[in-house]
Formats: sequence, structure tokens, C-alpha cells
Amino acid sequence: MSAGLAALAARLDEAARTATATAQLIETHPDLTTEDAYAIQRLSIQRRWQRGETRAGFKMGLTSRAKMQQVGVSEVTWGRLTNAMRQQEGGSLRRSAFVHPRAEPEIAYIIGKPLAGEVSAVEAMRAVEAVAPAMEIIDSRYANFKFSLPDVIADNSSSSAFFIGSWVRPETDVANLGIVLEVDGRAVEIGSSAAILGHPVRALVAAARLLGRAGESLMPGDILLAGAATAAHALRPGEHIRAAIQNLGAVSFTVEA
Ligand code: OOG
Ligand code: MG
Repeated sequence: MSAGLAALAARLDEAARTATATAQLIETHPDLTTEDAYAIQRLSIQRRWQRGETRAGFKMGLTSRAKMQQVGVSEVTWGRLTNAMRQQEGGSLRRSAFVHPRAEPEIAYIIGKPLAGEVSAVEAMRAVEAVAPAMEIIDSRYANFKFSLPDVIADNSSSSAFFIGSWVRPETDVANLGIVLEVDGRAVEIGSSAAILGHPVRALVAAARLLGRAGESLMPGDILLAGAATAAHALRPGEHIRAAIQNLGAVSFTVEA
């Protein structure tokens, strides 16, 4: 199946690169497993490394009920972040570079010490160098933003871009912070960081476990997006998008055509 997996990886990479939707993989490969899906994700991101993109870290997906309900998949997933996905905070994002992009508020960690495998919340917290308010741009490469669990995993958990605000001290309490996503100054989504697996540090613990299982680890300098606490907002040109997180600060950008 490995030649088959490489072809599926190429198809998803092309869909992302050219901002063109593709059909769900399970339509033609109904037996695709989660393991196959992570292999496709790895092969697809490998194509980006070959184009010169470099590692920026990882993202967790579907760590809150709000997110699981929006897309109809109820398992925690992960994906890889590259330097090319990082956008200038306060800058703009080109709508036409994506298929159907959505923005969601996130909490970002930056890792100071290697972390992988079964770790406690205290161990996970000790590995954190700083925390920041962030936004992720998710852009499913599948038509109509519809997918199954293996589809979304193969598609790098929909990750396509991200913005990071100012880093704050790692001791900053992130347990139950109010989160608001604003469009042109109007609140469109509100939530609490407690929606992220009960506490965002659990996203870090889950990342260490799931990455460890895949032979990966969080390394110093890696960014980890903990997963959104609210549903995502579909972007339209001209909109000004801002996410504000209590105690952490805000992050914003403007949508260009
Ligand atoms: C899957 C990615 C989910 C999150 O923060 O929960 C995600 C999707 O919604 O397309 O990034
Ligand atoms: Mg996300």
C-alpha cells in the first residue's frame, strides 16, 4: 500500500499548494486506517520539507466539544506546523491562497525541553518555555469541508496557517480563561480555555503521548497549538479578525482577497 499512500499524500499536498478542493480519500479507500492516515500526513509534509519549508512544531485538533461538533469527528488528532504556515501577527492573509479557510482562537505553547511519551501535567508544564494567544487558520482540502477521521488526519488535521501573539511567562495560569473571537469588532464566538480537554495543559500531555506513539517528540523551539475552544469562523475578504484571551492578550489579522 505504501506507493498508494504516497500518491494520496501527493494529491493532498497538491490540493493545498494550489488551493483546490479534492474528494475525501475514504470515497475510494474505505478501509483507510488511522495509521495509514498518519503515514499519508507524514509523506505529504515531507514534500514541503523538500520544497524548503522547515519545522515549526505541531498542532492538536479536536480537543474541545465545540470543535468536534462543528466537524462531526470526535477524536483528538494532531498535525505538523511548518515555518511557511506562520503569518505576521497584525498582518494580512490572502483568502485566495486557501480553499475555504476558517479562523479559530488557540493557545500556543513554545517548548523549552524535549517532551514525549507518557508525561504528567506537571512534567508537561516544566517543558514549557512560554505561552501566547494564537489563531489557527484551518482549511480542509476536502470539498465542502467534509471529512472522516482518517481523511482529516491525512490532511494534516486541516492546518494551513497560524498567527502567534506576544509570548508570556510559562507560569501564567491558563486554566479557565475567557476567549472571544471577533470579526470587525463583533464577537462571533466565545468560550473558555477549560473547554480544551478540561485544561489546555492536557493538550500538551496528549501531544506528548500521541507524538511519542508515532516516534516523534516535542523538541525545544517547537510551537504547539493546543486546539480551539470554540467553533471556527469562515473568512471573507475585508474582515478584520481578532482573538482575545483573558490574561494572555490578543492576536489579529485582516483578510485580503
Ligand atoms: C480539524 C482541525 C481541528 C482544532 O483546533 O480543533 C483543529 C478541523 O476542524 O478541520 O484544528
Ligand atoms: Mg485548531
